[in-house]
Amino acid sequence: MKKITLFLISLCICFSADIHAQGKRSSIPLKHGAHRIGKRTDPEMQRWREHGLGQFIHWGLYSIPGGFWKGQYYDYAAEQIRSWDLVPNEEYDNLCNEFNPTAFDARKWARQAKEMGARYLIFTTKHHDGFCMWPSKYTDFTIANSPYKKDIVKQVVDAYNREGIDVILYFSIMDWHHPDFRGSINNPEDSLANERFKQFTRNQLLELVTNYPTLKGLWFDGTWHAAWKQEAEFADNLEKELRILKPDLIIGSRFRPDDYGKRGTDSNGDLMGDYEQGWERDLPNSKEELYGNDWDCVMTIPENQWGYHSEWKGYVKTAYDLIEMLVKSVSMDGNFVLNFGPDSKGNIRPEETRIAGEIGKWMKTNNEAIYACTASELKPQGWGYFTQKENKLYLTVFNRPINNRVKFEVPKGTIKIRKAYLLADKREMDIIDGGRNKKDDLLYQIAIPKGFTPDQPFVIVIELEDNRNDKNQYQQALT
Ligand code: H79
Repeated sequence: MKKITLFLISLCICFSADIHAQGKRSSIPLKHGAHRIGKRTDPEMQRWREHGLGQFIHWGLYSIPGGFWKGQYYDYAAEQIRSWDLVPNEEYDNLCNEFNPTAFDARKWARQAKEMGARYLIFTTKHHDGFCMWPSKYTDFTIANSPYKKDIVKQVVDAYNREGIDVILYFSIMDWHHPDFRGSINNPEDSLANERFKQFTRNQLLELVTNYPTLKGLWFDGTWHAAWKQEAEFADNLEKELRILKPDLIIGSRFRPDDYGKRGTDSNGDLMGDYEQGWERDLPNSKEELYGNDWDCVMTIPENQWGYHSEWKGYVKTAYDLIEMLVKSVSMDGNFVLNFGPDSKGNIRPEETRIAGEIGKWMKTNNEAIYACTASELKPQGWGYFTQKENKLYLTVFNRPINNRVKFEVPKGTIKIRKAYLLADKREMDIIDGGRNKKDDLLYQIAIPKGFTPDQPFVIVIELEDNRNDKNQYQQALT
């Protein structure tokens, strides 16, 4: 009797645990939800994950007005000036007849990006204004019909690839120029126009993936309008078509809506796409906000200017601010992508060039703490951020403690320290035993040499002993 009761009790426990697990996973049946739970594990995605630093470039017709229309200052993001009441659409679209960037030299941009340490580029092929920087067969509103004529996307892709930099193409679904674009569908005519527009979108995306076969991925924008949110099936089929053309294509989470018009994550909370694209001009504060997804942060130098604005107002981030964002991103398993907005002649503005130089100088000394690094399990401390690679921990110090000692805690029985040194000059540093806390974690302090006064944040490397029990697992982690 007892045995039967016990058996029934344990059956109940198992059964309810199962229900609970299912309830937690997915409760809403979706035809067009996430395709995969968890991260991609293929080499292309791993390569993307290891980039650490990227560059974004916003370039298009909007660089001609540069945030001014007939002398009036546009107080929003310069790349969106076409949507300003003061700007007649036709006049804006006629800028196509003026676009002639005589100073444009893709190799120069690519060399600068390489010097900065960028490992990938996101380039605007078509922003919301609808102007195509490549000679698309499916519209006349392209670079081919400007005085410049030549394919800009091709030059950019080739030049960056030559420098070993991967290229991801930005594409706005929303298109303010195309006569068939509809933000919402309100009558049968809208519906017909929307069908034509969907085919146009499909044609353009297949065209991009075919024309530029070395591209690594697509970065989608302008997918929040009501008409697109109803296109779960179309978007899902299109994504599948794109992946047939290029199976390892990397697509962010901002492309498809699910069956219920939910974007980014589907109605069950699972990420749609290969990485989280939501961190635009924003950074997470802790790993808990990331739900274990891949992600990158795209960031502007001024507050909110992506395209060229000739007069930046408000706070302009410094190289120090941006390096901190970069390290913070990598310390939480993300990439950091910094935006540049070249002017209408194709020049990168001096402020951006200076910042690229300062970041590049920092990266030259410290990129070991960035490329292919992951988050560390150690508890964050006020002086800066931990990153980690193989048997090395990197401590990037932004706030130098007044006593010149960098503190951290090692949970009991986890890692053993072999030595510590400055990444800048390999100088070995004293490790001071700081005792134990109440939980028996080991406390350490690393002494910063007094004479060491760099003008940029610096990195302390902590080499670890291989003290894990499972050697195989450790070897796998190294390879
Ligand atoms: O290209 C740059 C910007 O021009 C573009 N994205 C970056 C990379 C951009 N377009 N619009 N926006 C950024 C801001 C849009 C905000 C909103 Fe919304 C769209 C507000 C309402 C609709 C976000 C999405 C908040 C609600 C839905």
